Amino acid sequence: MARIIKRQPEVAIAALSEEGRNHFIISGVDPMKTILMTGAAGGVATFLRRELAEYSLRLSDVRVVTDLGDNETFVASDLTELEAVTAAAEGCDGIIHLGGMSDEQPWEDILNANIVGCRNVYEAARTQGVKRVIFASSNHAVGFYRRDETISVDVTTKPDTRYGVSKAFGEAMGSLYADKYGVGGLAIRIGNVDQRPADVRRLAIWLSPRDLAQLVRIGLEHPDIHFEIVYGMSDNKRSWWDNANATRLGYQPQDRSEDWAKEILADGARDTDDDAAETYQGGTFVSLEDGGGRVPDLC
Ligand code: 15L
Repeated sequence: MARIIKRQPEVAIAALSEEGRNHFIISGVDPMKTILMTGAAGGVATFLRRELAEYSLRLSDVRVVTDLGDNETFVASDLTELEAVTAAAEGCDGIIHLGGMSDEQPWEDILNANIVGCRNVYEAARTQGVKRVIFASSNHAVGFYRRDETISVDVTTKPDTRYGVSKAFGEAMGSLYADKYGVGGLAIRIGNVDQRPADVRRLAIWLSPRDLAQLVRIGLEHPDIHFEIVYGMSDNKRSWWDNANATRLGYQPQDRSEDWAKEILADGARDTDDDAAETYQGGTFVSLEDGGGRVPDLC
């Protein structure tokens, strides 16, 4: 069973005990929503934590997070252990699921962390009455679309890796748990979260931390979300995604990748000498363990 270290906000709190569970009533002020963030020791979480100060964040990871802010608590939990994830989710209003493998890995690792782990997160949400799950999907769920086509969130997934398959699975889980169990969900097909775009490909898919936070807030707060998919990108002129669904939900990105275009393109219009990586949206992920199947598509 996971141990939860709590740091309560400086407000009047009455703790009630009912059926063996603790419920906290905060009187006189609006209670901060309690949000479980999995994968809290990772890079995306580290960016996001700084942006979401209005929430009470329950951070969770197998690696300990020690630099807790006033609005943060930490609970150690392994995504592959349903009981631990369930304990971590108890009393939460929402879950931001960032945990699991963040790139291509051997099948067993993807299976355990991203498939079983994702199932456990949704199952914990269902049993604990969590209202919203924000799933960190990835552009690699659609990485085998070409860069010269613009895709909306309605396209069939075209994963470029086992990792991409696990993200398509997570999106399907969000849809299932919304339709069958009423757990509201937003899957964000994240491009690349960083302070600035790293290369030519990232000019199309870059997502600033504050724009990611805006999408997360939409997922947690928008009154009409059942299950939605959006692309996780900033205001990127060179994008190959139609993000109309995010716009419809009120998303107004604040940052533009074009501000770095001149500097990045000064080194040339390509990142690699790999034709497949340069042709497909998933970049070098499409060429990992190359089986040759896509070569006829290249022109
Ligand atoms: C991802 O999904 C990864 O988590 C991240 O590390 C980057 O590789 C990113 O995609 C990308 O496509 O740039």
